[in-house]
Amino acid sequence: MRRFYLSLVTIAIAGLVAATANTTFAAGKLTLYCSPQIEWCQLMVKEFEKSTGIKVAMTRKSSGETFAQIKAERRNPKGDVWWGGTGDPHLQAAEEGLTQEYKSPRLPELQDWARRQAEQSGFKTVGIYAGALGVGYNSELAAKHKVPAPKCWADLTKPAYKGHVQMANPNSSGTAYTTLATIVQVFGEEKGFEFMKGLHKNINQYTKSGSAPIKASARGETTIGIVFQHDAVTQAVKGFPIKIVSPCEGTGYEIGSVSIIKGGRNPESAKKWVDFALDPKIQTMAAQAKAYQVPSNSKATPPPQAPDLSQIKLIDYNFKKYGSSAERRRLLKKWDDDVSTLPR
Ligand code: S7P
Repeated sequence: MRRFYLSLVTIAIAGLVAATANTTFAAGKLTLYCSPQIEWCQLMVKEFEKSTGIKVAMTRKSSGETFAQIKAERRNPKGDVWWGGTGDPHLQAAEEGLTQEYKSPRLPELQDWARRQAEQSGFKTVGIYAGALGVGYNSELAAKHKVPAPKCWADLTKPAYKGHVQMANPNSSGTAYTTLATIVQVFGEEKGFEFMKGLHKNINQYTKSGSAPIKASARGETTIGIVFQHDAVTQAVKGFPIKIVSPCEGTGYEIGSVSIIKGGRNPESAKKWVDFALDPKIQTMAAQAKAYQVPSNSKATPPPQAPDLSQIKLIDYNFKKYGSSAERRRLLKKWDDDVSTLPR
């Protein structure tokens, strides 16, 4: 009889231990969809795991691709949080009810542009960094091919640049969608699409990822890449002969954002990630991954190599309009139908 009671107690204790372990495990997980450069994603995961004990499963995909994945998974969400990537598709996700409202206690510490992103979305997303769009080129390759240094967007449609320009596909890439929306805002819709058609003739390849063109330029595979200026800085810091141009007509910019995915399995871990991502100490660490965006927390130290946004002729980018679901879908369809199908 004693032995019987002893076994019962042992089973009960084992059950309790297993249940506790399970609870800890379930509360200690996070599935992260990450859109900035992989080195920064990996650094963030390492630091988050170290500071919270929460285990992160991370996949890196471009902004447009991540948006499409979250939308496809909307009935059975597999991700918990989407960190980084351009703000427009984050705004679209908010509008389409794919992401969850959350007000981080860090909100009062943020720059106005980051808080505006939150207010505009009903607090379903928030800004984590900013970066200006621009043009990067390989000065050695340009000299070798006698290609003049571009100064303006309009230069890029000239015959001298035929086969020398690379950009990403705006459907998959947030960088390229920012380019399309910037061009439409700089030139107006009609002239903007004429520009995109002229540019198309000079494009050697549309890549999936937004930073791929400047990596290719660094390797000597294309002379020019249309990219975020901080991504060109990364290649220059690595020692490649990359020069950066802020187009003379003015240029657009991104507000890189973070959003909690609605219906995700680990909402508490997701909130902890957002608070962590807005922490000034964590934002200041970005430079360790050679990520040179401007941080959104006013207490964070911007990397000295980050392009100085106050010295760049920035347009008054209309995030409300170009981050809206209808406008993003309309512009991408028009680019697919009128530009991407043309011969080069
Ligand atoms: O590389 C950093 C960065 O430019 O990448 C993000 C971007 O969304 C990812 O690339 P895609 O253009 O392929 O979407 C930017 O938010 C970020 O600054």
